[in-house]
Amino acid sequence: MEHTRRVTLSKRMSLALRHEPGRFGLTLDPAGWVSIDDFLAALQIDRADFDTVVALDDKQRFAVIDDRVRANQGHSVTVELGYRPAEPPAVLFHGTSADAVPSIRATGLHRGKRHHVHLSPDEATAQRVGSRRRGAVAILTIDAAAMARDGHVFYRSDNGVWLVEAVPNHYLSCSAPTSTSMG
Ligand code: HQG
Repeated sequence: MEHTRRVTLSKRMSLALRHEPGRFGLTLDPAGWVSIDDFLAALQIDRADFDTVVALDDKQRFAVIDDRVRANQGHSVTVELGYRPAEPPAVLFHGTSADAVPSIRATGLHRGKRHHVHLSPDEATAQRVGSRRRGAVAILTIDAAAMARDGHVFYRSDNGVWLVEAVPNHYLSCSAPTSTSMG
């Protein structure tokens, strides 16, 4: 399958599994799973294309177990993914738009519509996440060790994204030389 088509399909699958299952006539179970047969029928995709997207997805966004599929992370609908708290590395990163930095500096990182703030294990990944935004990218460094010490609970999704409820501003600093200074 051609790359562009794979990305389009991956986005539709993410929409159905994370944000708007109802729009496709689907109901996720409490842990976010749906039957693959129902999913294929609802999205009108064939099994071979589905398998290709699941296997080749650049972020391993989808989990398949037996005859069911779910998104590994990124939901806005209520699901209990069952992740257990995990000890984070000493620092984590967050890529965002440089324009957002003054607001983040004032109020910290918020989860918005998602269940958690998403953090990256390395700067290259954060750079990719931030590049989804318009304009210059800012990379924030998060003192995850201090947060964990202070009682903030971290989770790691099956595809390696670090998740936390919120990041108060005093754990943040700006590390990218090309991005807006955090002062
Ligand atoms: C920003 C993609 C101003 C935050 C990626 C981000 C990731 C603030 C945006 C995953 C703010 C939320 C998540 C504040 C947070 N003031 N802006 N106080 N606090 N923000 O998409 O982290 O392809 O919900 O910086 O790779 O960008 O979907 O979060 O820019 O892993 O699998 O508010 O989505 O993965 O945007 O991305 P998002 P995100 P997938």
